[in-house]
Amino acid sequence: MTKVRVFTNILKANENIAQKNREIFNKNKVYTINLMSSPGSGKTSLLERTIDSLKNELRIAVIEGDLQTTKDAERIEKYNIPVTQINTDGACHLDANMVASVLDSYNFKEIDLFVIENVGNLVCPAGYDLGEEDRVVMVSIPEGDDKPIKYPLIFHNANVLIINKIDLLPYTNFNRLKVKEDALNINPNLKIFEISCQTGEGLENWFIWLKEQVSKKKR
Ligand SMILES: Nc1nc2c(ncn2[C@@H]2O[C@H](COP(=O)(O)OP(=O)(O)OP(=O)(O)O)[C@@H](O)[C@H]2O)c(=O)[nH]1
Ligand SMILES: [Mg+2]
Repeated sequence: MTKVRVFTNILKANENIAQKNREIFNKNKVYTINLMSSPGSGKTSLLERTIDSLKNELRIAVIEGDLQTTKDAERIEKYNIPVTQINTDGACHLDANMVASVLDSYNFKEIDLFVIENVGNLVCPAGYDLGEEDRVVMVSIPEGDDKPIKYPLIFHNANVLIINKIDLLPYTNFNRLKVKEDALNINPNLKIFEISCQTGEGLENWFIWLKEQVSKKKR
């Protein structure tokens, strides 16, 4: 009983800080996404592809969440855009306070799209609002097609589902129709993209959608 109450209080405190983060993004008309998936689904690869294709059209900035290393931030730094690495020291998700603690290092007047790459995990990040506008959950073909039914909360709380590594479909028994059906049963409002960061297939639709979201935010 006590444990439940403590956890509820932690989430409430997180919610309050997330709201303050959101106010900063809204005030500056910055479109912000929280990108979540299992380890290795391709979050950083999608960021690399997105920055590479859109860096002349959108001013992009990134937070990289990771347990320990600065590897992902180093990958993003190569594009000469603002990036901060948050190391969670073993925690399996980012929280709103961790995000708040680095926001001072960004000039949001000069940012259109802010991407927060969460720690690779399909469970822990699901309950933690960071102040983002949209939550994007990614699954990839080698993980198997049972992820929505096994980890429903993250799909329930997301706005967007990205199915990555579709170049690997011919080598697996992954059923893309089943994944989409299961995910939509959990959350009928999910916007779905099927992509390959390797071949580039499907990425154009993602770019178009992202640009629309940014321009809606500016209105
Ligand atoms: N075949 C194939 N491999 C991919 C694709 N996208 C990413 N990968 C590979 O998958 C591996 C993991 O990609 P990352 O982008 O580092 O994944 P991540 O989700 O950022 O990983 P964490 O930050 O550790 O959670 C790398 O070896 C990528 O080259 C894809 O569309 N197809
Ligand atoms: Mg990564």
